[in-house]
Amino acid sequence: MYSVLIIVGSDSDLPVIENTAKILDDFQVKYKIRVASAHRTPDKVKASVRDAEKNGAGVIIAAAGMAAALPGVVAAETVLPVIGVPLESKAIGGIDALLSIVQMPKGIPVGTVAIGKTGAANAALLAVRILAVGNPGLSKKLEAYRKKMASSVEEKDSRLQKLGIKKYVLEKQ
Ligand code: RP5
Repeated sequence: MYSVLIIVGSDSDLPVIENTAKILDDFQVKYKIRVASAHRTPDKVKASVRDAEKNGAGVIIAAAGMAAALPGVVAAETVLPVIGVPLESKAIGGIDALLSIVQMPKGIPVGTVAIGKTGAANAALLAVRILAVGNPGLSKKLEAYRKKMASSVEEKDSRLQKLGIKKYVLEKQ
């Protein structure tokens, strides 16, 4: 059994999607990660979605670059919520994948996050938020995560007040 299926179009996507896996690990959310391409292995995409449904997954995160059909194809296969992560391509920098993923036709929604590493991290956090509905333990972990994030901003501001901008930037480099 697992709560999140992460599906990537290629193993070349894995270094970015490590950011998704790390956050799910931090929240102790079980996931399965698979390489399956909407274009190269369409049957494997379908089989992976069926496996996620059978194993009680509550969310699917699908990440792909270039002509990124994967999140849309996954959403067409299931009624589970699907989060799409557009990945950077060398030629166009991820705008290609962003537009492919975000421009879904009415009726088959994909929740689209930012391009690349930021999106990969936010996909995990959004998945945790979805799973936290009706799960007080997970909600508490999300609150703690937000508090930690806010304290880190406070610490940075205190440091800036102490050092001034020139020293702060120099030390950050
Ligand atoms: C997409 O094409 C994949 O998600 C990947 O981002 C991109 C390039 O794939 P590879 O040629 O590196 O396998 O389907």
